[in-house]
Amino acid sequence: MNRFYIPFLSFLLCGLVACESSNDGVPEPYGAVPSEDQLAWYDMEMNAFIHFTINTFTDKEWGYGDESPELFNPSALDTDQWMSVLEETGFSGTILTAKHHDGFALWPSAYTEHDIASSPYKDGKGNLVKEVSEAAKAHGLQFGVYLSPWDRNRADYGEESYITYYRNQLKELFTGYGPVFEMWFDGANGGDGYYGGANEERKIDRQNYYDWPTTLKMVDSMQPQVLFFSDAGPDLRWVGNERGIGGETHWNTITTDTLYAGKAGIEELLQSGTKNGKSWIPAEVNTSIRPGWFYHASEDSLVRSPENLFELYLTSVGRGSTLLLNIPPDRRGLFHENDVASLRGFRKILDSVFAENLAEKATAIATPVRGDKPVYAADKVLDGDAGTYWATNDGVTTGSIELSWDASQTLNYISLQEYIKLGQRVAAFTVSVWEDGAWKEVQNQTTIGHKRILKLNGVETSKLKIEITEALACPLISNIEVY
Ligand code: FUL
Repeated sequence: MNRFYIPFLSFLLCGLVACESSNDGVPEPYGAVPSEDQLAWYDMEMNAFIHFTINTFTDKEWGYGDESPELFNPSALDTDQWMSVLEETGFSGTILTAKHHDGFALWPSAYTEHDIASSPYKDGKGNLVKEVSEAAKAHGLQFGVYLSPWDRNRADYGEESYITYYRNQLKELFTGYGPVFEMWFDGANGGDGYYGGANEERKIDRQNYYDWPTTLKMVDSMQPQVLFFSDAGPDLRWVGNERGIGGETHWNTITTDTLYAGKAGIEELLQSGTKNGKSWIPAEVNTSIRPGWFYHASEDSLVRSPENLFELYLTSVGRGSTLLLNIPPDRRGLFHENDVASLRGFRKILDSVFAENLAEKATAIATPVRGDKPVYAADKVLDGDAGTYWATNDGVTTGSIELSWDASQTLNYISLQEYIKLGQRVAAFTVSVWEDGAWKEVQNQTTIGHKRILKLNGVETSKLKIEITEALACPLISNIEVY
């Protein structure tokens, strides 16, 4: 039914019969809401970026575009090693740099010679996009693609024909290697490069050159489930930094008209999003396990520690985003021992911190409860069912929920989740613990969103209270866990 008629009809019916309060029913969605594919993306939590190309062999971060394909020659490449480590340590998907700014294609592309087919790897018979997509599938990981729009190798970069070339490469990637969950469009664009021997600086009109709407429509027609990441979406947005720091305030909504390159404060805006923003475009947190995106032996001692990776988890997944962590294979074509050791240590921390959800043995009470109905009562935050939630009546934008235990507990972390399927609502909340016969506030925060994990620093208590102090519409809390 046309959405316009629904309020009109219910108004008419309420005039004829004594209407029950709408609070008996499911709350109306509020504002922009996520798509099913976006909802599934949150649950992936951690994905691995894989930066690997000719730069790995030249020790560079950005290749100029004049590198000989002869340089690409990993000695012991093993995508199964990559994927087993990722599976073992809890990653759900992987995104491969099929082509970085230097233009070298990791699959044998019919549209260029500047590709893996011209390299010594497997005597020119190799295809890394195929190997990674198949290894990912074998280990239960989803596969994603990074194809740099900026190409410092192509003679025609900056001309119309390059757009056709770029689209042809996308067609190859989106028809030959199974389902792609995410397409990563890099914002770095235009500058100096080889450009087929021109060796010059090229600037493009970032707004119009790529004609993104047409390209995205083309990809979407091949694989409708794909989520497009770029600085401003349309499905996932950049978080505004490469340090792995999601916003403590993270509105999944943002108004895209307010985002343009060069705008003052754009990074902060991307990080926080906009309360009541027009589109649902969550921030994805991308960073590297090492200082660089590509492997450099000089950075072997600079790999993030397990503890640092855990902090990263808290500032990404724990702030309602996903973590896209780059792990660059080395010149052998393997994840380096130091990176693997850190990932394993990180997994151990996750497993021990989140070993026992103390909320499972707590009793929950909430005030108020929507229509006083059990289906919206406090215990819905403890049932482990992401489809149920504690809710208040329409128009009631504050409320509190208390968890209590028979005996005192040591609490280190709390994890809160909103039922975002119907929109993001909570704008401010506090967490308090019962101490010496009174409530003591231990957290005072803004948004919750898909997931918010907060430190409780080993506080001893038998009661915990979460107060929603501001919300855009009646709050819907689907899950609370305590560790
Ligand atoms: C940036 C690129 O310029 C870096 O090389 C890297 O690929 C990073 C993920 O995105 O914009």
